[in-house]
Amino acid sequence: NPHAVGSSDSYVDNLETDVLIVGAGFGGIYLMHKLRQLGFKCKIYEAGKELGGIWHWNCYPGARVDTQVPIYEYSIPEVWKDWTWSEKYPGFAELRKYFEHVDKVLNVKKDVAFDTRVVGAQFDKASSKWVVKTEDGRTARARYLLLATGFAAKRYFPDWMGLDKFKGEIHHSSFWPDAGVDVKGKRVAVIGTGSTGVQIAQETAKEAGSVTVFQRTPNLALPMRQTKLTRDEQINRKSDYPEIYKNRMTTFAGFQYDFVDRNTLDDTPSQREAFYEKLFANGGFEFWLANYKDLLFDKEANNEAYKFWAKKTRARISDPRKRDILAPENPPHAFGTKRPSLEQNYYEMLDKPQNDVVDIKKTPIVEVTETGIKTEDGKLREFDVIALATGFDSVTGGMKNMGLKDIDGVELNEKWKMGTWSYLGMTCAGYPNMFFLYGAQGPTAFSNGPSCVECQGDWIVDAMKKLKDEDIKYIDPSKEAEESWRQKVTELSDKTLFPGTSSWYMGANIPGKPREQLNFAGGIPLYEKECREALNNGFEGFITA
Ligand code: N01
Repeated sequence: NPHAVGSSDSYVDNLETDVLIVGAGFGGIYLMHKLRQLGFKCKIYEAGKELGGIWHWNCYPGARVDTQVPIYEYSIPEVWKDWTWSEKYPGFAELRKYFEHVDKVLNVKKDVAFDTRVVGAQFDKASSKWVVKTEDGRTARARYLLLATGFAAKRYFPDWMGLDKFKGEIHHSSFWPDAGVDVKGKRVAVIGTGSTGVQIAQETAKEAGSVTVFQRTPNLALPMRQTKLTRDEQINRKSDYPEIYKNRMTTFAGFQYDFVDRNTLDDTPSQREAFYEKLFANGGFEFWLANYKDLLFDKEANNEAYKFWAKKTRARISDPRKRDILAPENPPHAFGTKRPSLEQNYYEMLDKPQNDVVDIKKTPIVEVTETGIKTEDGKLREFDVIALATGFDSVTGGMKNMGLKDIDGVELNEKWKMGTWSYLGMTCAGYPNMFFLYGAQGPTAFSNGPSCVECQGDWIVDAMKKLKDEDIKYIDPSKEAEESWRQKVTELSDKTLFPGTSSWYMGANIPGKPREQLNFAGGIPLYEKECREALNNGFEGFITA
């Protein structure tokens, strides 16, 4: 295997290990690090060729994280103590270097089999072990199966006619060529305006002859306010890091800030304006996650935030047609119920005469031809490069795509056909000793990735320690426990404005996917409390054997 860099025993057929982890991104590496400390023998299977998960797959132009450092990194002291960044919101190349550093410090790769895609797994009752199959025909056996495959493991391609006919270059954002694409002077189309589309459009416009964005829904993007960081200022702050990491677990989304304890209409209009101005000036997600506490609960409150956002954004766009498409007077959806992107010059860039935005809600794409993109009004726009920033079968798609079967042989794909059932957003009935993180019905999309992974990872590790200490062979959640968790996830979400918006949070981006809340909308502290209670109450909700 040309990509094998783990120890040779990671690649053997009939691999036997205590713990098999799938995915070598933030989640998988964290689990392995913590479990090794407890003496568990772990191996990671990773479909890609390197560590880093999403940062291995995502190398599209402009790919960078929307959460500032040091919030967006591990709280592991050996890792942070002499690592520094060059920017507040680092790009993918620097994030990849971070994972090289993580490997140096934690010696990860020796236990990772790269280029290893899991295509089947089932728990064998007789041996109480998971039997896991890989695409190239290997079999592994493990007492525990841990899935750390992230929420964006299955890319989504709309079924437009002719996608395969295009004669120029066409790439999905998560499968961008590592060597990059030469866009100098070229006509570039970007389809999709999620976080990815905004970043690709912004970055390619620096070199392209023209950039045309195909927008179905406006991204209510917020100013990033990127800044360079010096090594000295970071080193001087290192003594604060333990406190920073402790605090991030006390906030709703695992950030360094949280919603303020005031409702929007508690303030006078001028106080509100001043508060919004401050949040906007600070940049990042503050206008979203450090806003009034009713922002995501109350329509009227939300409208106030939208009005402010639209005023600020519309002032940046001189072309009235583009202004109305990118930042309409009336909210296209409640602010923050779809993920706002962090932009640097998105609106000024699209305002330029050579660049354009096409409203594909009004005139949908009907076909990709050899030379370009045809919309319903019959217009054909010609391009040299097309970037498909059309997102993912998010949250559940990855796990449904791995050939997982329950103890009776029923596919997860089948179990989750009409909706998603899990217990605590980490376990599934019929899947003994299988744990997953950063996936369905956990804080996932409503949280900072590393915070979520550490919160869930610590729980999984503690659960496994308890199983070992108490000599319990396996745990399997009951169907009743799953049902009541699903109900909790739904009830929490129903109090918010999320269900009213068609977003991937609600499964609404994939035709035919059940519409339901896929994430735990109660915030990290409540989530952690619920999970800890189940553990401390002697595996409440689980059947033990
Ligand atoms: O995907 P998305 P993404 N016809 O699903 C459009 C994380 N992330 O890759 O909104 C026309 O958000 C779709 O339109 P609509 C982050 O959590 C983080 O951008 O459904 N258009 C939408 O505009 C993020 O939220 C970072 O109406 C179609 C776009 O394609 C998540 O990953 C960077 C269509 C898809 O947007 C996913 O982001 C990047 C169709 N048939 C990603 N189908 C950072 O931290 C879809 N679209 C920086």
